[in-house]
Amino acid sequence: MSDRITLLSKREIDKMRQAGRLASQLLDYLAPMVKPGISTQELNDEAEKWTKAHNAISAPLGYKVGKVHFPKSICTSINEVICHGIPSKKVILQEGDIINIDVTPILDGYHGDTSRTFLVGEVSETAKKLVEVTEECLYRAIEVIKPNGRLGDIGAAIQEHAESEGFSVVRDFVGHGINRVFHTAPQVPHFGERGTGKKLRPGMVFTIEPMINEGTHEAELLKDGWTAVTKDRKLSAQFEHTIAVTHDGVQILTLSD
Ligand code: EYL
Ligand code: CO
Repeated sequence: MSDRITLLSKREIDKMRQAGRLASQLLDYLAPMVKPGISTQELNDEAEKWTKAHNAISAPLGYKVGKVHFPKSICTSINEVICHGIPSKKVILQEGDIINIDVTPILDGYHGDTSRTFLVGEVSETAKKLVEVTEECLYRAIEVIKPNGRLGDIGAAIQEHAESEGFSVVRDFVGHGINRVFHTAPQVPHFGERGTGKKLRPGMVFTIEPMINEGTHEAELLKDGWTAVTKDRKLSAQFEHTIAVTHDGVQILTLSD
């Protein structure tokens, strides 16, 4: 990962917003399919078909880390899975599950990266609370962003809210710069101290994607080499937006309208 942070022009940010809008619309399209009985492979196939029909490409499909390629078009992370769950026809949604769907279409060369956690039918009070607090963490983080602020302001806002509700913040996965490149500088931790870290500048574009756990913050990688789960197998939730720092604040790029 290069450590130079690219500043995007107004026109490049417009392209990122078009990709981001498509990403959000893809989640809107998948949302009503999130019901007991559907497999995560079916969600993957619907996402792949929709993405192609909208002249876009699924960034995760074949995405290479070292010498391994991610095998599917979206990530589907259920219950104790923190992130990078792999769609499978053997994984069927059950009443009471929570599932994060993470999508990244590439439109005209630019990436739109967003995810939401959905409730499958009726879920436990704890699950509902965790999902609610995780979404609030994302929005609280976005609210503190301003030019000449610091990257650490983001992590601090998330950590403060999650921990005040008795939940924990995953350390092993971070938000990331994104543009024509899927993953680039800066890294955006979801924990930390206000007033620390790199200065936020107009034109910076990155994701914020807090993963918040019911129990321990510790993660473990399954033997498939992709799937990250909580060490105590308690629940984990995640929400993600791609944002741009502007001259007077911040813009969310992954909104439907
Ligand atoms: C590929 C690479 C291990 C994704 C995101 C797919 C998965 C596991 C190595 C981040 C990093 C999606 O959507 C993402 N961030 O918001 N890797 C990703 N892969 C992959
Ligand atoms: Co993502």
